[in-house]
Amino acid sequence: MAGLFITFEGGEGCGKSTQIARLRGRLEAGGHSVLQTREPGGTELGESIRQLLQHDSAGHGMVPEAELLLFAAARAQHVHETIAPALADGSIVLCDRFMDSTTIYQGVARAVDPRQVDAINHFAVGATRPDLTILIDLPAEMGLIRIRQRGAGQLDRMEQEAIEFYQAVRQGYLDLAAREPKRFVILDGSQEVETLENQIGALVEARL
Ligand code: Z5A
Repeated sequence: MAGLFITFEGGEGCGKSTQIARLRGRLEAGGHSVLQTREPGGTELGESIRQLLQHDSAGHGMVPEAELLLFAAARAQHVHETIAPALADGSIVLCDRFMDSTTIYQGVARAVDPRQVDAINHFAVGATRPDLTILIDLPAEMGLIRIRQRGAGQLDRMEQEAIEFYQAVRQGYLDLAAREPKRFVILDGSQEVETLENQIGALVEARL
């Protein structure tokens, strides 16, 4: 039996991690087998690439093309080693970011040629595509306030861009969701945590 592949997308601090943990709890309580994972990451190789992309001093000055290929390399390993096998076993896979993050962060905010981004995305994931993508939409300013409060001043490489970068990310996601209305559901990330949790729970129940 094939499982269900659900991805969560949105700008910094929109509440993806919080909601994924809650949804996982709900689904497991209902007897479902769930794999919770994230990008970049989800494998030993992917976590090492994450370190390089976000924290390692070797990443300073990284060109957008190198950044794109590193995210794609981590994703290819993640799909083959972790996501596809879990789906083949019938699990529900909850993934914090997936290929849409590359479409938006590298293809829109970093302005890498979107045709190249699409080709590399497709090469990395093959036929493994999300069944449902939950976009948690939040004004960039609100998300950045949240992560600055959470991080007590410690921001990684991807969290140190100008506000225009995160505004482009937000608009890019809204445009992408409008182009793919069957796969995307947009939720208002400024709502209370519990309100969002109930909306997501109802959405996923309806898909099961
Ligand atoms: N990136 C890329 O460029 N290309 C790619 O292909 C991929 C990624 C895959 C990964 O960052 C970075 O890599 C990301 C995109 C880029 N970068 N940027 N910039 P990450 O994995 O370290 O972080 P993130 O994905 O951006 O998530 P986050 O910042 O950890 O936020 P979140 O998971 O969406 O939110 P949260 O941790 O659940 O909540 C943030 C805070 O807000 C926390 O203190 C919560 O308690 C609070 N919160 C959550 N929900 C609420 C509500 N509803 N109300 C009030 N407060 C809330």
